[in-house]
Amino acid sequence: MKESWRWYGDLDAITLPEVAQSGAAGIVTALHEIPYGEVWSREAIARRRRQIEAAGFQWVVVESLPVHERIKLGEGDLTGLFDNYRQSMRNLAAEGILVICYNFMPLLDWTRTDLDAPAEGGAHCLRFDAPRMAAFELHMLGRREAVNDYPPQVVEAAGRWFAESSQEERDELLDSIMAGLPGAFDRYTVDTLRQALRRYDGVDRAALRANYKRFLEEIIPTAEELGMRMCVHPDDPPRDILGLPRIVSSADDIEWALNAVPSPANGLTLCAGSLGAGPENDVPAIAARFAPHVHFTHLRNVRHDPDGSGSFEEASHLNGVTDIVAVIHTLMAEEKRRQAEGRADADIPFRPDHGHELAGDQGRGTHPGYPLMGRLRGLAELRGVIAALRWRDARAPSDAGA
Ligand code: DNO
Repeated sequence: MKESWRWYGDLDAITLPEVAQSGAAGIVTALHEIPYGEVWSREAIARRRRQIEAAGFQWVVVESLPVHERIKLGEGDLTGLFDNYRQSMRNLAAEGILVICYNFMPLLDWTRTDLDAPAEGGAHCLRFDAPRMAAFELHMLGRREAVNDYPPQVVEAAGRWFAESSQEERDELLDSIMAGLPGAFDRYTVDTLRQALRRYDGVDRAALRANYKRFLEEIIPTAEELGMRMCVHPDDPPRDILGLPRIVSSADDIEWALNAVPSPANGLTLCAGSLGAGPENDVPAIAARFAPHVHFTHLRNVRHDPDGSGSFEEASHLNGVTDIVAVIHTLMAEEKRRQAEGRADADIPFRPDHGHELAGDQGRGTHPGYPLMGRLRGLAELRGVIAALRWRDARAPSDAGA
């Protein structure tokens, strides 16, 4: 397992010398300053790569090379956008960066309603509160059909929250929902989000799948040629929101995506936290089923509210619903399988995904979910699991992967 750390480049309040103290040698990053759809020039990639290497790291994964909204919508002539995407891939490959993470979520990326919910011991965590999300959809956006997307008690609680909330709390809710969009671009306001949603009228699950398949058909042959690994990130949360279809939410969806264009270059980012946010997803089983296609993994955990509302919050890395030890065990067995095949890229890069805001993190202005201490803690815990599994494997190798 290759330890890595997500770093937002010059937009990150955490410096590379600080990251160096984590002990991770890999950096996961993107050229967040380049607008979606434009080419990442070889020079800009090389500059970032040199900056990372000068600090003693290797740039191991691109997260993300974003897919332009028009590709997701299947809108207009997409030739230029596909050409640009492929050109960025070529430029990355020329700089030796071969693993690319991306997502196919319409409009929003990961979505939460609270960025500083209370967690154990006075820490703070990210939370998805179904009543607040419903309040946003029903009462702020005015999307009446959303009553059908939530259980009745959630719709009621949403009404109560909205009636009692101040303008400041509503603004904060909007900001939290927008916080998942990476990079330095404008977030949606309620009005611009309404307009953006209108563009998706008529784009149902089947249409989005068709657009995704077309994207894969356009780029996977280039990835094969370049020896690259594309790895789709699952939807977070893994369910439709804002009435938009989400198509990488379950084991069946993953199966569909991998089969849409079967190729070693068409793979998965196994994000334990995103998948785990769906109570019906058995993450260790998903890891086992798709292990040969996992080119990158995000390790973290969640905890569901027991009331069946769909609310959840981010738990510390080993302390939630998902058996992360089982996931790591499976991925380590997969690495052995790859080593036996003589693959040079047998090691799977992982990063401690998200973390609680712990002492010293609060007020530092780091990206939501990406504080220094919380992720250091996460990495240390995951590293301990890996060390223990290695120890055990060295003594009882036949048991590996069992
Ligand atoms: C959340 C991240 C996602 C991920 C993108 C990949 O913390 O894991 O935002 O980077 O969905 O395209």
